[in-house]
Amino acid sequence: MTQTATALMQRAIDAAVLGVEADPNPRVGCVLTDAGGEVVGVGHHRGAGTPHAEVDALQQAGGAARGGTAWVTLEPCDHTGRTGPCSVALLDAGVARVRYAVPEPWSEAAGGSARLAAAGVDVAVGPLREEAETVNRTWLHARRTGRPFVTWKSASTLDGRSAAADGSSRWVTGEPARADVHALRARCGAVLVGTGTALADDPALTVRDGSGAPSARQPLRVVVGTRRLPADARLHDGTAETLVVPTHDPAAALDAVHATGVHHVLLEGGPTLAAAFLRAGLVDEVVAYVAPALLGGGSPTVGDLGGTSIEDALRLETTDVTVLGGDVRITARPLGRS
Ligand code: AOF
Ligand code: ZN
Repeated sequence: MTQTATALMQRAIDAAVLGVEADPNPRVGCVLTDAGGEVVGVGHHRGAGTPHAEVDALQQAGGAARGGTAWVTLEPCDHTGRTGPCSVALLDAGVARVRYAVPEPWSEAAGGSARLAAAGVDVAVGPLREEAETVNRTWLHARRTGRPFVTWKSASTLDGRSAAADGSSRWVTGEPARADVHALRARCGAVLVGTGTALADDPALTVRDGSGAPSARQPLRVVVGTRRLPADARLHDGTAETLVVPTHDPAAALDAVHATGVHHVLLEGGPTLAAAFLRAGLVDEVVAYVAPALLGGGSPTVGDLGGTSIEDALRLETTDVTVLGGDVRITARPLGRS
């Protein structure tokens, strides 16, 4: 029995999320049906430099895609980047119809639907746009706004302290929460701290597995600020690339990181840097790891935000609450942001 348009696009989305969420490439899925409406190929993109979803599906379908339909979660690209244009691959395969959930936001890769339509293919925006947008929300944000999506991560006690009065902070949260931070880092293109945190904590900022070994793919490590780091700082250990941005301006720092091709930044800095990003309106999402402990003193997760009254509080909307071991992870978005 042939499936509905919505069911076929849902299958393409299900295929897309089989890919790893890792900057810089989006997660894309493609389902191919033959002229009779039967599924003849299901493909997805497996990361930068590998075939795009359309090509992956075409490899399965072979000649069976001729006269059929491609259901793609993102408009087929029309550019030669690390791989060739998918618009041409679909034309060569003789696909008669294309339905895509999200238009290509990047001008350099856009034009796929226009090329296909010009060649006589029946092309239209398909169903489930909102669902398909969710799969690549950080990537789409960066492509549309020209600046990376910023996730601010904090780890604190119940009373909002990220370090004790003597500066000690290892460890506020337990092992499951720390492992989750590594998974979060692995999804991002860069991890960003200020020189204050770099000097105080000498962090490695790498993605490590359960045994402590660094993973093969590492996000860019970014240090923002004008103070010099010692030559033997862990950020200079060569485990991952490190970019030093000598500025105190969050927007300028993000520009420098975006210029390296990063779409999703994890802000892991101390209270001063966090406050600077929040005051500049440059935090898109907060991931707060909260441990059931009380310090009563020490360093807050965030510094002065400029308000003095309860009306001045920066309000967030909670999107997820997850228990990790004995700790709680709260994900929230500043109100008014998508
Ligand atoms: C993907 N996977 O399945 C599709 C993409 O660097 P390249 O050559 O792989 O091109 C990446 C761009 O191609 C990407 O930013 C997006 O605009 C477009 N479509 N990308 O990684 C895919 N269909
Ligand atoms: Zn493509």
